[in-house]
Amino acid sequence: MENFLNIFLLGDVPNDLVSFTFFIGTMAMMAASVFFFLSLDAGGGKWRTSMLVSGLITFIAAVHYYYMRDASVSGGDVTFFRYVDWILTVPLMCVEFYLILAKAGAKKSLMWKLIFWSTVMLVFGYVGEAIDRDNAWLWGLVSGAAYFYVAYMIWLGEAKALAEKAGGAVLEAHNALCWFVLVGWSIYPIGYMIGTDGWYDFIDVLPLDMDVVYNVGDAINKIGFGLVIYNLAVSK
Ligand SMILES: *C/C=C(C)/C=C/C=C(C)/C=C/C1=C(C)CCCC1(C)C
Repeated sequence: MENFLNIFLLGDVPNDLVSFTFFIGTMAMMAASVFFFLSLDAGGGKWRTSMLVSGLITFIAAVHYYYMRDASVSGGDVTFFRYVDWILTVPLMCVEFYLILAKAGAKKSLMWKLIFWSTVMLVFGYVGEAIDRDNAWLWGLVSGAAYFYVAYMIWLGEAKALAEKAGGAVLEAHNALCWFVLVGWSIYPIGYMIGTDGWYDFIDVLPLDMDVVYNVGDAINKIGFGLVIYNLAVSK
């Protein structure tokens, strides 16, 4: 089995938890991409673009996981790949909100606002993790503020109003995505606090590695988002 996996594109099978979750993550993201790409016409094809974006999100992650697994096994740094992945996939998740609300009249400006603030969130997170680690807590705080603003826009702001106008399956899908952002995305700041020093170091009692936390978050959120869209597509 191990030999087979070694030959079959994956290189050495990792034996520590961090590398192992990169390995499983690669597989999960690849499998999810195949599923979403083959489901473009689910429910008659009305949500084709949304399904396509779902597949792109997991596909981009699969490619980055492949590289991160490699870096992780050889003791290298994964942070750069991690943030390149996020800077591509998180805006695509914002596009998902826009696409399902477009039928209720969502404007492109809503999409750009979501993209802008989630990018702010990621840029400051990167500064804290890779550039100015001494002040990681401060960059994390600014990043967190941008995160809350994104959550506000979709939970209570203009995105919410549009979802309510659309009603039915669109409202249900919007609400499900909102929960992913509020609960699923909150996994990431936990990983960040584990991986960087600050007043929150008490969190280090958790026997978890930052990358394991991020990997679990990615699996839940990226695959979860796609499944919400799939569910919308096949709903009556
Ligand atoms: C597929 C990748 C996703 C959904 C990534 C989401 C990432 C976040 C919500 C990151 C948030 C962060 C904070 C709220 C504060 C600390 C720094 C970050 C970037 C880890």
